[in-house]
Amino acid sequence: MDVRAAVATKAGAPLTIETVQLEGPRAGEVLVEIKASGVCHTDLFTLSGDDPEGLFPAILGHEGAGVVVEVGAGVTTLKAGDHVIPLYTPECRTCSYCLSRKTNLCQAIRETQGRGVMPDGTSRFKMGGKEVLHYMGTSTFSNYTVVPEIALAKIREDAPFEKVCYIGCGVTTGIGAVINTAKVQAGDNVIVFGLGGIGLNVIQGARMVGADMIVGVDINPGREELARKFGMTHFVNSKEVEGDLVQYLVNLTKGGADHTFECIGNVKLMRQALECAHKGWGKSTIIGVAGAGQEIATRPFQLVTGRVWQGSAFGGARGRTDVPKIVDWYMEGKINIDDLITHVMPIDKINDAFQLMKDGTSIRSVVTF
Ligand code: NAD
Ligand code: DAO
Ligand code: ZN
Repeated sequence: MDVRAAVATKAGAPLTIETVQLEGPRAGEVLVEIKASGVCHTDLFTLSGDDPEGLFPAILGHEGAGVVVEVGAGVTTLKAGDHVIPLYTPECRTCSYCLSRKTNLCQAIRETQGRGVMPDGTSRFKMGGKEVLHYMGTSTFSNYTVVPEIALAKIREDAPFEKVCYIGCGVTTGIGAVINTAKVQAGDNVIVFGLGGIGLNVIQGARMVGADMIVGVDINPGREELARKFGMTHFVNSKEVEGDLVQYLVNLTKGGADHTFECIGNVKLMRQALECAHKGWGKSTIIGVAGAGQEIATRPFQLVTGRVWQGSAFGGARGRTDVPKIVDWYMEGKINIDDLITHVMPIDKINDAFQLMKDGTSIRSVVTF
């Protein structure tokens, strides 16, 4: 079938809206009509060329929501008409990683997903007779996409697509990192570096679990008001701090934070986030994705003296199990998504969404089809 998609032809170039040919679902696959998709910093990162796994030409987008149109042979858990959120971290429930119960990093289709193809090694997208690659197994910047069954969370039908698409990445990544990965406890002090689409969800997660001080660090003063609405108790504009930021934050939290989160993707800030965690027990969780070839550094004594450095992917969430629950939280008013979706636009304007993100004007833009 012909579909309308925003195609990333090469690194650094704007996306172009194209008519692309999409083959129907093969065994174990599902054809989904995408109704809405968030535009995340990671899409920008890949488009910029900084992503070591970035491949072109490809159809980006990994934060979508839509409706099942058709299922391929052997698909048993979904049917036409089901409402779904595609998962860039699948949940097969049978691989050794899923069965370990120690991680959400299902490996069932990891290798082919990383190569931009479906589990059988081929792409369903073609343009002018040439293959166009999938992205993160989701490719939600297209009005129709094909996704493996194990990479789709079935959600309730009364949930609005243009809001709950954000649960496909940012919401789950931020709240999940607090609850699943860091396991922040009531009364803990928390420092969040970066108050964008991920960091603000870390803040709302920290408030949900009853954190005490919730310190937000950003260079954009425009983020303060919204972050306070989401539960931030103290704002630090790091550009205005005289002297050492780490010492400033250690003093502010009276010895360091129980938990810190890096939500930017900057290796210098990852170090600062570790070093302002409390001596003896502070845990620092890296969420931001750094550019190709970058490395983190600290003095090993920071770890010898009890700080823990860890990372979190998709908030440690098992998508098919956890995403429908987070949709319920939204529908029950337990989490706020509406105030984070600052811009909604048709897919034709998707390059504007990238520009708003670069300018620091948007938190989340959502494109609709
Ligand atoms: P964003 O652009 O919306 O937010 C980044 C924030 O960091 C902005 O508010 C910006 O002002 C602030 N910032 C930039 N430089 C800073 C500095 N030097 N000091 C302090 N603040 C600074 O981005 P986002 O969508 O929130 O994504 C954040 C990161 O998380 C990205 O690296 C993204 O790729 C990554 N990410 C990771 C996962 C995961 O599963 N681990 C999932 C999604 C996104
Ligand atoms: O290696 O098993 C694996 C999966 C790696 C994917 C992790 C994705 C999280 C970081 C990318 C940001 C996604 C928007
Ligand atoms: Zn698995």
